[in-house]
Amino acid sequence: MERTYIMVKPDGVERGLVGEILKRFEAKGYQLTALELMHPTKEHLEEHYCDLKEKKFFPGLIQYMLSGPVVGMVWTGKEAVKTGRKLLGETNPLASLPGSIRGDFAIDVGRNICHGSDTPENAEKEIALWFPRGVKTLKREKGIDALIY
Ligand code: YYY
Ligand code: MG
Repeated sequence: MERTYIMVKPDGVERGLVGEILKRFEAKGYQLTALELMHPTKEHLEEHYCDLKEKKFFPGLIQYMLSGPVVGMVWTGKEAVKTGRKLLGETNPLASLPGSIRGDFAIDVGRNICHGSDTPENAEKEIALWFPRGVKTLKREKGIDALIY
């Protein structure tokens, strides 16, 4: 089953949008697999965004990501990566349709509330970076999550 790494960025945490974002992934039918409030270091964030280090906005992005705690989560389910990004909306909130998280709650690309992995391969890399102790996938049985050993 596919997994994706979703993160509520500092502005999303500050604005009290963690519950709203959780609610949308739960309502869609994805399974919550890991969840943690974290205070990442500069080095950790530079690793997370290493593909963007040559971009002009990179220093500002890292500074913004360091401005407060983030909430990292892993969601599991069919096409979790692609559909997760649909739930988030476009990178630029002004290009995001109402109904998406960024479309409903943001107007600035530099304050776009949430992160979502862009490919299944990057999702696994990000899950390993943010949850280095590993995450356990729970098997859903009769509506109750049961641990798989
Ligand atoms: O995957 P996604 O978050 O939608 O966009 P990326 O192209 O990976 O960029 C990561 C992050 O960088 C984006 O969410 C906001 C910020 N950013 C920016 O501040 N200015 C840009 N022109 C592009 C991206
Ligand atoms: Mg990205």
